[in-house]
Amino acid sequence: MTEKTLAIIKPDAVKKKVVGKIIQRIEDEGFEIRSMKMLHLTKEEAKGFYIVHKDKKFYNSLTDFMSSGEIVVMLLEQENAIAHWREVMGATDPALATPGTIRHGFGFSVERNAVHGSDGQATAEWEINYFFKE
Ligand code: DAT
Ligand code: MG
Repeated sequence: MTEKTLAIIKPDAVKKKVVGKIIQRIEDEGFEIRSMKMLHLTKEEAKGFYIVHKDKKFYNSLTDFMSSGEIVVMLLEQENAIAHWREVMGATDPALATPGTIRHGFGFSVERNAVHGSDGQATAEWEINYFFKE
């Protein structure tokens, strides 16, 4: 049984021109890219996507950042896709991420950490629906 997850290449990584390297890594890790688009979120769209964090102190800054430039949103499919993509991304804080992970390689700070990945099956379904509603 395969699983689907949502991946985002965040504005910091797009500005650094590492979109190609990140997509190459995704393919090298065996994920199927089922859908993909480049978007520039409005502040309201970023707030909607991160609504689970609405009470966190970083919510305003995070959603400013996420609406600050182009992002690349992808629907990935593979066996164990959710956990595998989180493993390839690395820890939220790039300073704590394992060498070899995307956040270790390309992240700048806990906020500007290059990529997003769903954290569970229910979240993945909700997040995929947020960007790829049919
Ligand atoms: P993850 O993206 O690893 O799932 P999360 O869901 O806890 O992490 O947080 C979502 C995003 O919010 C994260 O990618 C970056 C930002 N963030 C998390 N914790 C933060 C903090 N302490 N300060 C600033 N931004 C933070
Ligand atoms: Mg999360």
